[in-house]
Amino acid sequence: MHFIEWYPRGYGVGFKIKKKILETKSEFQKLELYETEGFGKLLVLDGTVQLVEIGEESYHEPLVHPVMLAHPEPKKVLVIGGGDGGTIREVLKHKSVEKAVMVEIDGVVVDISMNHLGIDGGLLKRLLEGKEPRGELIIGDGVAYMKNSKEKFDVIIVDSTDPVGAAKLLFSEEFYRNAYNALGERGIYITQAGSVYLFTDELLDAYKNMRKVFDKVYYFSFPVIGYASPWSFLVGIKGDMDFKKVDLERAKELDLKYYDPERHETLFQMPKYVRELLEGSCC
Ligand code: AG3
Repeated sequence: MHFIEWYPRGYGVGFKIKKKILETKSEFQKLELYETEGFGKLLVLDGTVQLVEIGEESYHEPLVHPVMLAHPEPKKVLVIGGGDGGTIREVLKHKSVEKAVMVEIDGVVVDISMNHLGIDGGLLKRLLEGKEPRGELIIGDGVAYMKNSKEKFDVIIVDSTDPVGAAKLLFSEEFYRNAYNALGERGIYITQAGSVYLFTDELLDAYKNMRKVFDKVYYFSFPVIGYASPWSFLVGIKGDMDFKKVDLERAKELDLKYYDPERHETLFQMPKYVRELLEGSCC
């Protein structure tokens, strides 16, 4: 048995499967969980690979730590999405964090992750029971939450599905304006942004929209295990901050496997083709 995710243009990524653990439907999406031959469990939402257990840090580390280490003192963090718990797990590794709020729209993702996946190490359960002093988990609409929030955040992290379909809203100019307003005087925003090779138009749209709103915008990509190509991340800065520099002292506390803060500058290396696409896209 195998599972294949088909990307646009007939390109795909596949896994040999030992067994299907479950398949179900929530109000929002179809969810599947498999045991793969070589990468542990595989979580799939609406046919798209979210993570494989062995190597999931290759996504969660570059999503969380570059922005957390670029901010001089991240105390309040908002995570939108990230129902499997991997993102908030990484956020809470930072001792400066006083409060991390995670807003996930689909409670079924949280249930399955808590009961069958376990990359959160029990964190999701503690969050739901209110036993994690620095964390809060809200099952609800992150777009509305961020728009109506009176609180200001130092860091906002969007761990969503791809910039297509329902999640498209999370890549709109209006959403970015709300994110900008929800950041304090000095803040940093990051979103996963799909594949530059396979969702090129969506990525460039998101990049353009972010450039209309944030004071500075950065693109970087990272090789993520389980995804079909180098994966894109977009970072938006509010106020005075330099995303090209990270705090190497604080990085020592983190025990990282994939993202290397000592080599932070390598994040910004990209193929000429991609650099030209980004430069040519604006404004
Ligand atoms: N969220 C980002 C999923 C994007 C993957 N896209 C795809 N395979 N087409 C991952 C959730 C991990 N916390």
